[in-house]
Amino acid sequence: MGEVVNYNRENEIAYISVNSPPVNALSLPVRTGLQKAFQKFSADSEAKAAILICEGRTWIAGADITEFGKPPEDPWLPKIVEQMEDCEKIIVAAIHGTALGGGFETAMGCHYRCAVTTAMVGLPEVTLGLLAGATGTQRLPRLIGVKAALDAMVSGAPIPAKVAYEAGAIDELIEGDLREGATEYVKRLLSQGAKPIKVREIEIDTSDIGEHFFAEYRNGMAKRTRGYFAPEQIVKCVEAAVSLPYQEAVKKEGELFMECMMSSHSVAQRHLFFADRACGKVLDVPKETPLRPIKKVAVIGGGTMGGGIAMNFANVGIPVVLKEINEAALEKGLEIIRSNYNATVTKGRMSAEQMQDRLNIISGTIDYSGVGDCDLIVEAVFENMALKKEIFGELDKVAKAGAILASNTSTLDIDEIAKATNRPGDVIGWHFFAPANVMTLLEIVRGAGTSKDVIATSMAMAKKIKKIAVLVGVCFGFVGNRMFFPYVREAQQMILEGVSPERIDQVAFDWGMAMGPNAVSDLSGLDVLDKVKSEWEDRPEDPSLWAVGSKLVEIGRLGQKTKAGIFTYAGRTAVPDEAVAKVAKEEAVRLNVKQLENVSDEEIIERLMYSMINEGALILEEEIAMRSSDIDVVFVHGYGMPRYRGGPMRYGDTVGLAKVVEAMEKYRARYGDMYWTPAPLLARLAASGGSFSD
Ligand code: T1G
Repeated sequence: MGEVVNYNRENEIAYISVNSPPVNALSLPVRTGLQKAFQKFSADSEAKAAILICEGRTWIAGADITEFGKPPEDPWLPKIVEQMEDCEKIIVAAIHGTALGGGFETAMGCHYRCAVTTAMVGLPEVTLGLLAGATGTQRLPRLIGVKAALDAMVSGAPIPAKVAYEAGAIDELIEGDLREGATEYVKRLLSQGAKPIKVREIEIDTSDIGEHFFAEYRNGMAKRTRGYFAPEQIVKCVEAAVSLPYQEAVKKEGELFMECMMSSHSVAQRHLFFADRACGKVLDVPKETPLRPIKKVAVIGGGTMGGGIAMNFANVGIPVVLKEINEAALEKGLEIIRSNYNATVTKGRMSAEQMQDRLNIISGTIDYSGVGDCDLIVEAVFENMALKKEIFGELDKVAKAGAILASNTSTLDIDEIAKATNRPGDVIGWHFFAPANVMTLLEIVRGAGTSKDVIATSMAMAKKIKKIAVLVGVCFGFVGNRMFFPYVREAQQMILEGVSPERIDQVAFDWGMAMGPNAVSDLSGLDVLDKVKSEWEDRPEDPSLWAVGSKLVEIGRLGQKTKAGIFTYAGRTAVPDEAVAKVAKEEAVRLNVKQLENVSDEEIIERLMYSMINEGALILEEEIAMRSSDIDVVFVHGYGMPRYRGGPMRYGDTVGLAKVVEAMEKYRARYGDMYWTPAPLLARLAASGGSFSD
């Protein structure tokens, strides 16, 4: 059985324990070990029952994701689950930590399940573009009913043990030591003469499944699963569970599982599973780098961003002081925070008491001396280099030694800001994304002089405030915005060429983006883009760059904030506006931009996405990002790109880099070298048949 699965019997109870760090994933050795252990248990006449338990931090957390994509090797998990279930003697799962995916399927193959109250169970395969392909789609409905099972599998959300117990997926909750509690539970079962309960033999309760149930369920999930492949396959599996004999339904499940496994969606979503984890590893900052203690935080600037930033720290119990220039501005900033929290309380996602706990640790000051005792100071004033340097000059005078001085700048040069201080080692960028208390992405921008413990502390603190932090280098726009700029450029260029803004946005939306580029520009403000253009020192020599937006700003159409930008707004709904088409036509004439006929949807996507991919390749060559997967993390967490596309660089790999370059050459022939010359890295990979993920 090897050391990953151990078998030992104490009197009449056999303990089968899995010990395969870090999460007891069902790798081939674990599966083989389990198979041998259950064979031994069946043959061990002294053993009247078995407890399946795990060492380390958690019960089995699923199939071994690192094995996916390789040829599957026997023994397959569904077979092991059924081998367990067919055992004549009772097998009890003793769960702690997170019993997820194949781990929970293994537990459902046991005859009984007990768990410590802190445990979580679930079938999160959908987050990997998969489905519970080891009989999970057949067993969960038998234990907790059809709708609850669909909700659990389509959302992939973990279920607390107590909720699972009330729903019928867990039979016994254990207070205190799991092994002791499980042993007592099994002894009780044996004394009661309990027999093996085979979940597969449980009749599914269909009393609440009307004839339109599945159609209604599909409608209900449509919006939140838009574009994803796996959710529909999960519904099909549960339909089979309700309508077919078990073995036929399991066969159907296996077929649909393989379709998911082979889909580009699952390849992309599994890529992001590892990408989300890899981005936290900084290649040149050792894991054991000591962290600076952060006990109190200051935020300079109480605007929308500053207020949102302050909330992140208060949410995790870290006292925050908000600094503004005068009492009126400070009160306004504190009011932004209060109204944000009130909105959350109104939505029922936070109690009034929790809100008050947060507000109690948020204070205000209008004097720099008020931030002198803070360990981290985040400057969040508007994008103006002179102002930021003035503020950092003041902070250099008042901040305590060792305080981390962070700027929330979205584009500007951290090294330049650091020059305003005598402590460049303490200066770093913390680029939050609006709304700062909601968006999970945080770009941590390392300056040339930023010290390694400041980087390590920033990455660790980002995790503490529940952000996905991506470490990036200094350039105009860092990673996200630098790639967003060509994306917006192509969108507005196409408007000049006669393609309607609503069509461009619809094509991007249908491709999977949460919002089209023009609606996003209106949301963030066309004036913001205009300001960026004026701060962008080495911007392309191109008079038509974002010309539509600049013209609209000139005539007072700033976007959603003025109820009119590229679209007009009745509430938040973007409505096409003939006036904008007219402005575009006039600008096209002024700029001598050729009108295009019959632009295909494919061209719209190529110009939007490949311009970003090319910029991403330049970013990698300049080592502004450490990995192409870091760039993917930025876009799925900060720019509304769907996980089933894997991010821009993964999408380039999915299309094939040779095809990307071939398409770019088309546009290079039409527009010249400035924007459409393939980056050397991209050209090299395309020529050699390589990919970014290599
Ligand atoms: N396989 C391989 N490695 C895994 C893994 C897995 N299932 N889960 C985690 N790891 C690695 C992870 O890459 C990291 O490695 C380390 O463990 C710690 O993870 C047949 C087909 C369990 C809640 O989707 O949700 O079963 O970076 O940093 O924050 O139907 O990991 O240290 O080298 O995330 O404490 C279904 C995925 C699989 C669960 C722990 N299971 N894992 O979170 O630590 S598909 C899942 C998680 C399946 C069956 C189907 C989380 C966690 P490294 P971590 P954490």
